[in-house]
Amino acid sequence: MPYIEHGPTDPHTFKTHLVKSKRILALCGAGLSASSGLATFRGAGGLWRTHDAMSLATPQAFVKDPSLVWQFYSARRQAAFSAKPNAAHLALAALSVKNKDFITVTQNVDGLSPRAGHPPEQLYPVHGSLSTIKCTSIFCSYTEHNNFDMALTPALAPSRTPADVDAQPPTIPVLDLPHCPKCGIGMMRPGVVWFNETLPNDLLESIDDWIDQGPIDLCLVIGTTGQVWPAAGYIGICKGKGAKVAVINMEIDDDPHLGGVNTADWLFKGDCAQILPDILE
Ligand code: BV8
Ligand code: ZN
Repeated sequence: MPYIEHGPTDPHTFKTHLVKSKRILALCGAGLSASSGLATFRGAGGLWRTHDAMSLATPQAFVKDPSLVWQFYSARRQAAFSAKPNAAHLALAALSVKNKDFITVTQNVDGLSPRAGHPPEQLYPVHGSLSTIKCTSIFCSYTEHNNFDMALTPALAPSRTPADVDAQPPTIPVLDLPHCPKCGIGMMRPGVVWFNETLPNDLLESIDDWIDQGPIDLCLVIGTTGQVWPAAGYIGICKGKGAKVAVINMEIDDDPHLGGVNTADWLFKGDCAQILPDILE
C-alpha cells in the first residue's frame, strides 16, 4: 500500500479540512524542538557526546552510572532552559487558544511548549519534564520544579564537562550529585519517564477522557518517528475515531509505521517551524 492515500502535500485540501475540524489531537516529538537548537533522539542529532541518547534514558543506566546520566540530563536542562520556543511551538499554542477542543500530546521534556504560551489544560507532556526533579527514596515523595538552576550541584556546572564531545565526561562522585533536600537520603533524578517506566496515569486518563468525547476530526503528527509507545498509539486511535492524519516531518521513510499507521492523508516534508505556521494559519 502506498504510504499516501490522498493528495500528500496539498495545503489547500488540508486547510479546507482544518477549518471544518473541531476535535484535533497533535502528537509531537523531538523534531518539534529541532529548530530551537535542541538535539533529537535519532538521526544525526540522536547522540549525546559518544552515547546513544536512547541508552541513557533508562532506570538501568541511572543505577549503573548516575554520574553519566546526570551529566546527560544536566546538559539537556541547560540547553532547554537556554533555548527559545520556535514558530511551530507558537503556532500550536495559538491554535489551542483559538480552539478549546484541540489538545497537544507531547513526548518532549524540554518545556518549550508551555513557554510558547500553550494553555496547560490542553497540553499533555506524557514523558515528563526536564524542569522536574524528584527523590529516588521510596520513603520520600519530594518533587521539585526547577527550571532555573543551570547546574543543580557545582559538579554539574557546564564548565566541568569537557568541551571535546569525544572526551569521556568525568565520573562525579555520587555525593556530589543532586540529593534530596527533604529527606537528605535519596539521590534526586530527572522527572522524566524513562524507557520501561509507565507514563503518568493521570495524563493518560485525561487524554482517554478527551478521546472518548466523540469522533476526532484531525491528527497532526509533528516531528516524531512515531516509534515510541504508548504515545505512538494515539495516531491509530485518532484514525479509528475518524480522524484524517497529517504528518509534518523533515524526513519521510518509504513505508513508515507511525504508530502502526502507514497511511496519511497529508504529508508535509520539511521543518515544522516553517510548515506549521503556514498550514495552521
Ligand atoms: C512503557 C523521556 C510500560 C526521557 C522518552 C509497544 C511496542 C514496542 C515497544 C514498546 C511498546 N510498548 C512499550 C514499549 C517499550 C518502549 C518503546 O516504545 N520502545 C520503542 C523504542 C521500541 N516504551 C516504553 O518503555 C514506555 N513505557 O511502555 O511502560 C511498562 C512499563 C513497565 C512495565 C511494563 C510496561 C516509555 C517510553 C518513554 C521513554 N521516554 N523520553 C528523555 O527525554 O530523556 S522517549 C524519547 O524518545 C522522546 O520522548 C521521544 O518519545 C522518543 C524519541 O522519539 P521522537 O520524539 O520521535 O524523536 P526522534 O529523535 O526519534 O525523531 C525525531 C523526528 O523528528 C524524526 O522523525 C525526524 O525526521 C524529525 N525531525 C527532525 N527535525 C525536524 C523534524 N521534523 C520536523 N521538523 C524538523 N525541524
Ligand atoms: Zn527525599
